[in-house]
Amino acid sequence: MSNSFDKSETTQKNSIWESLKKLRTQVQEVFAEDHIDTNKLMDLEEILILSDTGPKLAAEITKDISKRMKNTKKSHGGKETTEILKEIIKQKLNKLVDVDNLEASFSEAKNENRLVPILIVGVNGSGKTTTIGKLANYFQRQNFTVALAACDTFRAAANEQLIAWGMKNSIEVLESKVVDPAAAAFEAIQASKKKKTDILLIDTAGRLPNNKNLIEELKKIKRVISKAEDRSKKRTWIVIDANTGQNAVSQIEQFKEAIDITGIILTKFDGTNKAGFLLQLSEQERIPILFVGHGEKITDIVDFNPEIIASGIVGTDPANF
Ligand SMILES: Nc1nc2c(ncn2[C@@H]2O[C@H](COP(=O)(O)OP(=O)(O)O)[C@@H](O)[C@H]2O)c(=O)[nH]1
Ligand SMILES: [Mg+2]
Repeated sequence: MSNSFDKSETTQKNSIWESLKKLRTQVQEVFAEDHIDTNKLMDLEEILILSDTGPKLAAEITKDISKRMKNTKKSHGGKETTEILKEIIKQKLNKLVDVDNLEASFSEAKNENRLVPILIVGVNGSGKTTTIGKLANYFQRQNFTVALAACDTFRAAANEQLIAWGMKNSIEVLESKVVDPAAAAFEAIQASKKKKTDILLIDTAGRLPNNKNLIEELKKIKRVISKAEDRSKKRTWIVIDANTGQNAVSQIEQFKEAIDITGIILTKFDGTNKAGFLLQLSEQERIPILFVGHGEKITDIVDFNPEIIASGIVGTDPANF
């Protein structure tokens, strides 16, 4: 999906760039040499491990750098090595890019008068409700009409938080008097279809993927969605706190096993120093990362962009910006 409607791509680049500052400074320190030797690559390996790349993958990456250095006749200075590392990171992250064009797919649904329900799941405090607030703004800027479904019926304060995001977006928040989240989702879907809303973002209570009862509850919501809008592609997006680091990989895996996850949204990228877990994720996951949240403001969300992240890690200017 293109972010071209945003007032400044540079602002977005800057915020992701800023998020990666700590890791970048460390990488740049290693590569600030005219000759990169094995010792320097070992330093890099350690930095990668500390950023949650995982020891096995970190070793593979430094080995790959060595190999690529040997394959080129060029000098092996910091500048060349930086480019090699950037290329390796980009190649890995590219595997996590969505092959689907969300905007086109949503437009098609709109033309066919189909509602796009999107189920948002994740553990407590990962940023689900905040992300929904940001996505509502994002999709509205692409001229889709959006409504929010309050299906976190667990906490009394949950609805208030969602209603606040609804107000910020000047859109409707569909609440239900029933306690059963699946029934609440059903009502919200019916109401949205009646109003010909384009996209319905369904907020849910946080839960751990190993909690059987709560996962059953999600499955029930999914069944309700399927029945109510059987022609639409099923979209279940997991919201992951980027500070979770490498545990995020197993968290996603567990959720995926329990319910079919179709997209990942990273949040709190602004505070993370564990960005290396993305590299691990790229080795294990084939679920695309759709968006990256990087702050608490409504516009603090960007498309997942490997070029910007790779540049932010190694400290070169991203191409095409
Ligand atoms: N810094 C930062 N904070 C975030 C981000 N996304 C969410 N938060 C904060 O994380 C906390 C939990 O968010 P919330 O949306 O309530 O999580 P939920 O329990 O998954 O619905 C709140 O204080 C949010 O303001 C983000 O991208 N960056
Ligand atoms: Mg919430």
